[in-house]
Amino acid sequence: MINIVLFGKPGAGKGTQAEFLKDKYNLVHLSTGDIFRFNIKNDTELGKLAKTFMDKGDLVPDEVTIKMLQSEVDNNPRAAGFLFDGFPRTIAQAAALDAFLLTKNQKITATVAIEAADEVLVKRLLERGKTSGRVDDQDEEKIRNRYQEYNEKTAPLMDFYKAQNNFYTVDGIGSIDEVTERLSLVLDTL
Ligand code: B4P
Repeated sequence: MINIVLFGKPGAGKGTQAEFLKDKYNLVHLSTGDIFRFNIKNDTELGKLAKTFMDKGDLVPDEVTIKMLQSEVDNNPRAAGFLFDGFPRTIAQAAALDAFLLTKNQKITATVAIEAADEVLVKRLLERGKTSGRVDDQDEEKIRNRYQEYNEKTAPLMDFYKAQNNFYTVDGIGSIDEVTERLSLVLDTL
C-alpha cells in the first residue's frame, strides 16, 4: 500500500495532477478542497462553516478538517492506497495524519512537492477565477492571503517531511503532461 501526499502552493497543480496519478497508481484521491466545495454546493453545515474561511483565502480550522479527512479514509476500507491532495496543510494536520495512519499500521510513503514561483501561480489562479466561479480565485488580495497562509502554516511541513526522509520535489513549470511525467519518475521509485 502506498500513501502519497501531493504538496504545493495554491495553484501548483495538485488537483490537476491528482486526476492522472490516481488512475495510473490505483490510489483513492482525497482532496480536502474538493470535499469542502462539495459541501458548500450542497449547503451542508460543514459547507457553511468552510465557506466563511475559504472565501477569504484562510485555511479551514484544523479540528474540522482533520475529522473530515479521517472519516473519508474510513469510508474507503478497500483502498490500495491514498493520494492526499491539499492535506495536510499544517503541522497539526500532518501529526494527526501520521497518528491516524499508525492506528491502521500504515504511514505516508512519500510527500511530493510541485514547485513553482508565486507570480506564475497567481496568474494561473486569476485565469481559473474567470471561469471557475471560485470566489477565492477572483480577487488578487484573497489569492495573496492564501500565499501568506501557505508561508506561515504550510511551508513548515517541508522540514517535517524532510525529517522523515520521504520528501521529494518536482518542477511544476511546464505542460501538464511534462509535470505528470516528472511526478511519475518519483512514484515509480517507491
Ligand atoms: P485547494 O482546493 O486544495 O486548491 P488549490 O490550492 O487552489 O489548488 P491546486 O494546487 O490543487 O491547483 P490546481 O491543480 O487546481 O484549496 C482551496 C481552499 O480550501 C484553501 O485555500 C483552504 O481555504 C481550503 N482547504 C483545503 N484543504 C485544506 C486543509 N487541509 N486545511 C485547511 N483548509 C483547507 O491548478 C490551479 C490552476 O492551474 C488550474 O486552473 C489548472 O488548470 C492550472 N494548471 C495546473 N497545472 C498547470 C500547468 N502545468 N501549466 C499551466 N497551468 C496549470
